[in-house]
Amino acid sequence: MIGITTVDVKPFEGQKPGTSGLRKRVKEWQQEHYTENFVQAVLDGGLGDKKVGSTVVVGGDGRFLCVEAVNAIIKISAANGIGHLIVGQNGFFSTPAVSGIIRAGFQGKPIDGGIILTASHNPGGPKGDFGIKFNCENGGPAPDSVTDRIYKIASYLTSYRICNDLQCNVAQTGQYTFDVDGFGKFVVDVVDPCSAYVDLMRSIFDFDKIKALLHGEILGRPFRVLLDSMHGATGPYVSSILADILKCDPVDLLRTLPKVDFGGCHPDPNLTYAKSLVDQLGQGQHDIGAAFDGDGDRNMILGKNAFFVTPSDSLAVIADNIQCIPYFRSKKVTGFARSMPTAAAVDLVAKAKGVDIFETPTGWKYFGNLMDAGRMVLCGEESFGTGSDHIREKDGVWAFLAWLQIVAERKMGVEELVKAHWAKYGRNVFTRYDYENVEAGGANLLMTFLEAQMLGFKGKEMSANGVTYKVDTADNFEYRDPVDGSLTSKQGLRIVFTDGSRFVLRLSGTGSAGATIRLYVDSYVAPSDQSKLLLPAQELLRPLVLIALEVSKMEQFTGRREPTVIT
Ligand code: G16
Repeated sequence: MIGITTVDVKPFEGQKPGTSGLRKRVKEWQQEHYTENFVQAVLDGGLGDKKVGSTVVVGGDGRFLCVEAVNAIIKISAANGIGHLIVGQNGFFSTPAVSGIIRAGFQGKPIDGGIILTASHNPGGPKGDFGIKFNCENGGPAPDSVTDRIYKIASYLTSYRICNDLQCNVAQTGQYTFDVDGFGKFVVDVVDPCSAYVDLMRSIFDFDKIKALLHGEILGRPFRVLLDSMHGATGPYVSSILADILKCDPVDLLRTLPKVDFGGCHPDPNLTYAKSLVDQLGQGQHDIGAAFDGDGDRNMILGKNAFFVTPSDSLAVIADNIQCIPYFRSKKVTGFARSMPTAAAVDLVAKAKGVDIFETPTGWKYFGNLMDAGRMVLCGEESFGTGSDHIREKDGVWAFLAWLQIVAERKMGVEELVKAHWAKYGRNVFTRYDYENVEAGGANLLMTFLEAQMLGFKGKEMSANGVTYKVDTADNFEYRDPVDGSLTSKQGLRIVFTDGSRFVLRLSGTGSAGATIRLYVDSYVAPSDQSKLLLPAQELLRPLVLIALEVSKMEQFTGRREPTVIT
């Protein structure tokens, strides 16, 4: 019989989940009782009345502190009467894999939620970030109502419960059973983190057709891939699907070994942090490339010669070709969705197909209700997130396989597909400027200053580089969830011009120190506007960017002349 200890604690300040879970510097998590407190709050706030006897999935992206946190979660779960944990071997799971397992259930038994250990695309290692987030029984990130409850509990917590003597060998798959004082049987199943996810992908895509594409049977020449897992969670899934099943050459699968510090890299798949992939693709030896983030939910798609596909375009191309993916052939495509800062390319596809389109706040959690209600099946965000209702998280490997499937069906390369899309629908040119780690006071002032001025913007003309735009509307985006009626406000300052061009400013909710300001700019070029259709995005959007920087007084408030990252 394993005993339970109640540990008296004082609550910590600031255990408030952001866009997707609580993300903090490793040092903060290493304070005595910090992790245990938050885990107790997650179990109480996330599972509520269902806590005793519940079944929960646990795992993370392999970053520094994951194994320690998994062991703490096992001991605290036992002491809280959780009945059954499904834990990835070595505490490892990608975020999409956890979502998939929650939805599929385990050996016929429903699962009540999941705890994912990740700070996603933030760097790892002792000096990096760690994070914990809770996913609900639908497999999706907890909505605001649940994270608010977790935060409230964390803020008042006076003790947590733990089975200090319980030892579970998470390095070895198998079933472990314990007898916990007062609760009785507590079961931990340590499972292979890949197999269920690989089976799910096999059920969605036509692997034989993709294999035929890769090995030259469709285009009359091999279609060569180059993938960068950035030492994050996709590595084992990529090795299993792309190398073992689809027989890609392992030399084309880069950084597939998960590392606690991501090998020192910043595991964010964008043009800045995945530059080595961009450079290698630029040599013209490969036909498609992709990079994935730390926990495997983000993706960046590139074509031959490093042709960059913006996430907004990637979503729109997948939407337009949705019937190429076997999974969608047998289901009703009811609608698509995108986050507000994402350029509206997919809206045009929705209109052409006569299906609904939804514009949500930033954060995958806002898509869940729409999917659960059957109102949309495919969605994406400019922050390199693309996914469908097969799970309730964005899914990097899924997005890459979707592209391969579309290429195999349409028999066209990546750049050809995107340019054909622009010729049909026009081009929603997009760029994002990130000002990372700026001083929080200055960032907040910038937002307050801009919002106060916006009241007088309507009808005002703004010019830069000889181009003038007239403001149509200016607001702080708010979203009324069409399914449950909940209202989410203050989701980003939008200045929209009469020609539909716009810029948006919002503060990131995923950073761990200081503040990150994101400036999103987009504009539409009609298919008939041949002179502009193929121009570089930065050239097309320059006047709008200059206007946004001037109006927001970016340099004055942040002291930054240049952004950290341009996408
Ligand atoms: C998380 C959410 C995404 C969201 C992104 C934006 O991504 O899951 O839905 O788009 O944050 O973050 P920010 O608030 O920094 O703009 P991830 O990949 O970090 O889990």
